[in-house]
This record gives sequence, structure tokens and C-alpha cells, in this order.
Amino acid sequence: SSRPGVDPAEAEEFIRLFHAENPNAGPAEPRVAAVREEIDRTGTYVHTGEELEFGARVAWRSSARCIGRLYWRSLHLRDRRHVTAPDEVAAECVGHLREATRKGRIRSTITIFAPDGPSSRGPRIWNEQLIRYAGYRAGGRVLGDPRTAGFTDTARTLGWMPPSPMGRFDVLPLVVSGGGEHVKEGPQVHEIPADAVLEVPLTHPDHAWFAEMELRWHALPVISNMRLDIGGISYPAAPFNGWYMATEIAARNLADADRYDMLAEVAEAMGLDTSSDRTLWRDRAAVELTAAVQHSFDEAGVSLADHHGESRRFLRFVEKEEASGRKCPVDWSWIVPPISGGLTPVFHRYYDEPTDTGPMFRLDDQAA
Ligand code: HEM
Ligand code: NRG
Repeated sequence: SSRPGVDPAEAEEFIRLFHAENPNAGPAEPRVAAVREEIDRTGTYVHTGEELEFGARVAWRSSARCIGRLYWRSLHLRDRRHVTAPDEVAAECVGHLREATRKGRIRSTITIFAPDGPSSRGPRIWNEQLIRYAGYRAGGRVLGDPRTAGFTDTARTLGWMPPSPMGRFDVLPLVVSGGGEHVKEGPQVHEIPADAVLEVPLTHPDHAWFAEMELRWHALPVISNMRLDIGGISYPAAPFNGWYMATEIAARNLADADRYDMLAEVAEAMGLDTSSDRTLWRDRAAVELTAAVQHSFDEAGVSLADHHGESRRFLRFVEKEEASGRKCPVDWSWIVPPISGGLTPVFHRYYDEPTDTGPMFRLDDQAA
């Protein structure tokens, strides 16, 4: 299954954007001509290192659902376009974790593997994030993260052996299929070394009992199931990370009824009346969970945003984009945080609609 050749118009549009925003790279014309010639001859073209870095940064800048975009220029690129073998992809993913984590001083990083081409495919990462906790189905319930129950089944079918005893926070292995000459080889399962995964045990600044719930979360969110499209070239494996905003962990991962579902337990430990929604026990428990996540990451020296500061920074980003004469696509329903929405300034305005042109991350149902 190869794809048709690169659309020369898309390639040209990207090259012109690159030169318009990077005047030091010189005039666009010679490069546009060379890219057209390369596409005519081979069906595709190869990005320069600078084009690739710029394309990845613009894809971040254009991510309508991301509140963290003010620092889009600081994205660090690991150019691994020569890598297609599954064991090397896995090793490079582990390298990404180590380089991006830096003991908690997290650096926004992307690793880009080989692209799909007219006659060959890039490798695929089956994990939705490089670090996720297993969800084990048992008697109609799930031990761990219910979100990963399907993926956990897949990993076990492919030969992964969970730790014994199984726990609520077992890091899943990487599942990778190769590209290029390795396409036919079938997926490989690779355990992530424990010392490549920084985790933070959760405590609460005022409630000693909180620690006894033995909750934890990993420091690094590394989305690995989005394809990166730049100027007509499609990179199916391009895992990227920034750092967490506390509400992602506290008000969604640990709170959602179909995730760790911890609100009732927290509320009861707080001594709240959980007999009626109207006591606002859920709301109060979600706030204290968020306080615990912030406190714990701060104590551990791990980068973490909060929804108030990040909302302010995001509006600065929107203003800067508008001042640069660009549209700034925003998906309101993803940008407004899951608690205290109306208490943050991002709630109180309208934005440009998301588009689907230009360098972009997109979800695809891959792994086929
Ligand atoms: C989504 C924060 C860095 C690309 C999000 C979301 C948050 C967020 C809160 C919504 C997630 C959700 O509701 O599940 C941040 C913060 C960063 C950061 C605090 C710190 C630097 C990055 C980087 C990239 C990126 C480095 C890419 C290079 C995206 C994309 C989405 C997203 C593509 C949408 C994901 C989806 O559709 O599932 N970000 N982000 N972000 N972010 Fe960021
Ligand atoms: N809500 C997801 C992570 C989504 C992306 N969030 C970021 N991305 N902060 C979760 O695991 O909770 N990032 O690249 O920093």
C-alpha cells in the first residue's frame, strides 16, 4: 500500500511559507524549482533539516486544541528520518523519553521517523502515547486505566507479559511495526526501561491521608498516534511532547468515570456529603485533586502548567498570531479547561475556526 506522489502545489505552498518566515534562508524560487524537479523525477522530495524543524513547529502552532502554543518556536527536533527498523524505532522512543524528561526540566521535543513515500512506508507506533498505564479487564471491571484496556489486550496477544502482581500503574510496552524494508515483519513489542520513565507519587499539601490512596502519574505526555503532514509529505510516526497541565491528570485522567474514577473516594476522605450532587462534592474533590497534582509535581521539580497561568499565556499567543497577520485556529471546547472554565480568560471569547491546510498533526486510524 503505497501512496500517490506528493502534490507539487502543497509542496510549493510550504516552501514559500518557509522562505517567507525565514528570510535568512534566501529567496524561495531556486528551492521551489528544485523541489518541483525532484517531485517530477521521484514522486516525492526530501525536506532539509531546517524545513523539517520549521514544519513541525508550524504544525504545533496550528494545533487548534493545544493551549500550550505560546512557545511553539522552542520545539526541539530529533531528526530520525533514516530509522525504519522496529527495534531502532523503539530504542529512539526511549531516547526521546530520556532527552525530553531531563529529570523533570521537561523540554518540548519531537522525534520524526521515516515518512510514507510513493514506494515505501514509514514505521508505525501503535501506542497512543509512549507512556500509558495498562488497563486489565477482570470480571467486568478494569484494574488500571480503562482507556487502555483494548491496547493492553493487544500487547498481551503479541506476547507482552504484565508484571506480577499486576498493578494500577504498570507502564505499557511500546508496540511498533517497521517501515521501508521492514514493512512485512509484523509488530514488535518492547518494554520501556523503568529508568526512562519519570513518575510523581501524589500527595496533598494539607491532607496527609491523600498519600495513602497511592496515586501517581508519569511526568511526560508523549502523543505518538498522530501523523505529521508537512508540504505534502506525511510522517506517520512523529511522537511529540510538552509538559502536562495539572487539570489533564487531576480533572480527567484520575477523575473521569471511565478512567480512574477517583472523585467519590477523594470526597469521602474529605468528609463531604456525597448523597446529593447539590453538595458539590464532585467539584470540591476535583479541585483538591488538582491541588495535589500541582503540589506533587512542584515538590518533585517536574515541569507542570496550571490552567490559570496557561490560559493567560494562551491569550498572549492568540494576540501575537493576530499581530503577525495570521489566522489563529482554536477549538474552544478543547482549550477551555475541564474545571473552573469560566474563571479563566480563554472562556470569554470567540476564535477563528480550525482549518485543515498547512503543516498539521492529525489523528488517523492507523496500525493497519
Ligand atoms: C492538546 C497543553 C505542548 C500539540 C493539548 C491539550 C493540552 C495541551 C492541555 C488538551 C489535551 C486534552 O484535553 O486531552 C500543552 C502544554 C504544552 C503542550 C501545557 C507544554 C509545552 C505541545 C507540543 C505539541 C502539542 C510540544 C506538538 C509539537 C498538541 C496537539 C493537541 C494538544 C496536537 C491535540 C491532541 C489531540 O487532538 O488529541 N495540549 N501542550 N502540544 N497539543 Fe499541546
Ligand atoms: N490529555 C492527555 C495528553 C494530551 C496532550 N497534552 C499535552 N501535550 N500536554 C493526557 O495524557 O492526559 N503535550 O504535548 O504536552
